[in-house]
Parts: sequence; structure tokens; C-alpha cells
Amino acid sequence: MKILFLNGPNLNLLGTREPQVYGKTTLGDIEALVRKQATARGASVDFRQTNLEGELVGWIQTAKGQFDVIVLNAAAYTHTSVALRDAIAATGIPTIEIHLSNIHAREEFRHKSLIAGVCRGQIAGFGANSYLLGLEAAINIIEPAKK
Ligand code: CA2
Repeated sequence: MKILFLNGPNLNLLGTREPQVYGKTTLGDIEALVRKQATARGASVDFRQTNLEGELVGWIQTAKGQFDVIVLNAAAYTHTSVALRDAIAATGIPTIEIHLSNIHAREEFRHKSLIAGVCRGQIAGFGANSYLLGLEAAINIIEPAKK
């Protein structure tokens, strides 16, 4: 089970600015939590962040054949990027959209996600736990729970 976590612009600032909105946990702390849970669940994880839209597009394109699922916090590009949407659709790799905050309870411009329609689903509003829920959703796509 190979899962690619991608993080968009300004998420490198987590824990250092606006703690009232995004909490005090850094992206490094979140990565450590994700890695710990992934190890326990037998999954391998690649965890990346960039401030560049084109770099995200490139990583999504080259994930084909390398990863089973992408878990994506596209940050502000969620609301603006047709290029990201097209890249997700083109790879065909199941992609899970995640957000720390509940984007639907915030400013109107954050309510619209341009990538939601090409993602398997969206997890938003659970802080750092959105990443762990994203990991669980990814594992469940790769190995569906038996009923
Ligand atoms: O809630 C989320 O995870 C977001 O993807 C975060 C983005 C925002 O544009 C989306 O609407 C929702 C912002 C990430 C920037 O994070 C910062 C962290 C600390 C200080 C400043 C920005």
C-alpha cells in the first residue's frame, strides 16, 4: 500500500502563524503522526509540500504507477486550480481531498472546491486528524474492509 500525501501552498507555515484558525501543530508534527499510523497499518507513505502549483501538477502526473492513492490538501489551489483538477482526472489514481478546517463553514470563496468533482471524497474540519482520516480512507480504498 503506497500512499502519496501532497500539501499545497503555505502549509509549511502551520503551527507558526494563525494558530486560532489552523492550530499549533506543525506540518512536521502531522507527518510524524501520519507515518506512525501508516507503519501500524502496514502502509508506506511519501509526504510532500510545495508552494508551487506546477510542482503539485508534476507530482500528480508522475504518481501514476508509483502510488495506489493520493491524499491531497491542495490548500488555496483547491478553490482556484483547473490545472490540478485536470491532473487528478488524468492520472486516474484515486485521490482524497482533505482540509484541516471546515471550508464550508468559512468565507464563501472557500466553499467551492474545483477538485472535489474528480476526488473520491472530501474530509474537512478535523484539524490534524483530517490527515489520519485521509490515511484510513486511502487504506480502505486499497483494501476494502470486509463486511
Ligand atoms: O483547511 C485547510 O486545510 C485549507 O486547505 C488550508 C488553506 C486554505 O486556503 C484552504 O481554504 C483550507 C490555507 C493553508 C495555509 O495555512 C496557513 C497556516 C498558517 C499560517 C498561514 C497559513
